[in-house]
Amino acid sequence: MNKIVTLDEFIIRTQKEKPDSSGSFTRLLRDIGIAAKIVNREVNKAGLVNILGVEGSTNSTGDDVQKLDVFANEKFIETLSFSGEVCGIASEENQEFIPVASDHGHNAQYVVVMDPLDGSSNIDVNVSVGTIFGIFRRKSSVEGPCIQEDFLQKGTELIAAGYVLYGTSTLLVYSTGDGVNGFTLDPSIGEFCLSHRNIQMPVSGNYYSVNQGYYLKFDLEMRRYIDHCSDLNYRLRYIGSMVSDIHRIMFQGGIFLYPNTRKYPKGKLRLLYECYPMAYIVEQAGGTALTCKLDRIMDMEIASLHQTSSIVMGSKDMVKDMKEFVEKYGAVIQ
Ligand code: P6P
Repeated sequence: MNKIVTLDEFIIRTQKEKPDSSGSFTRLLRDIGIAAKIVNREVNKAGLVNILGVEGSTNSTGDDVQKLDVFANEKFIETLSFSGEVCGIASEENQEFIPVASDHGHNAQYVVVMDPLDGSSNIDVNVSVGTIFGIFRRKSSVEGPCIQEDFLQKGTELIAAGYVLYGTSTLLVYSTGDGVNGFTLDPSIGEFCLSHRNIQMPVSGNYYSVNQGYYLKFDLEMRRYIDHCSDLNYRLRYIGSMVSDIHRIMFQGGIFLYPNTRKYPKGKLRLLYECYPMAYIVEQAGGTALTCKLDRIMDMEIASLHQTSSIVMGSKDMVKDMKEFVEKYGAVIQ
């Protein structure tokens, strides 16, 4: 029987392999795991306590804020703020970034960007949801508070990213730039345990994931590619939770698309705390992540915390196939 490798043990072991590791990054990753366990506990019993339903406000994109969104956001902010390693947090749930008080964030080297509970419209119907996070090294001096520029960094500046999937089991998947590993929460011991070592995305597949309901609102080249997927009898899987839809593709191959529409001319998904971290993970697993205009997501310039982007990500051969449709139909006057 293989020895159980807990998340903490794995983090410490891999950080020791990095000579410049000071241990502060280790503590930060471990704190993310702790916050995920706290959120998982509430997600799993949401139906039993008055934490379901709409909280009554809307977020930066106009989505209804769910009570569990607020809980998850508060728990991640609380845990990360007390880690002593974070000088600021940018969250989908907060219009502005959250500076961490100097007694906790002083000399802290990192900022965290996150969607604390992605796909939360699925909560009330018991469909899986997720947390998405990314970690940047701050640009500003450790002597002062964090500033907006600490967050407005391109995806290529990420030093780590990951997601937590609260599904049939609870999985934490992350990368620090040397491949992707997955850890399944064992409730009997309250530990995330290494369950998926060095995840490699299949180079192709037969799943495509897109909100077909917006088909007529997509640009011609996207409609032609979606028709192509249908002609090839690919299987459509879309549950409206980016983490869940992409997690499937990480293991079974496929392509996820959220193109720009007339309602979202620049795309709906947020570049900083949805697209960049998920693109980081997808690329680390051997996949490709582009905008629908074929720019690499990780290279996209960012000018505001809640900036959106179109996105296509998944198996590299399928994204390559999609590129041919954009090149063929993208120039066509629509
Ligand atoms: P739509 C959830 O609100 C989210 O941000 C992603 O997790 C998901 O992929 C997308 O939006 C779903 O959006 O417009 O298809 O409901």
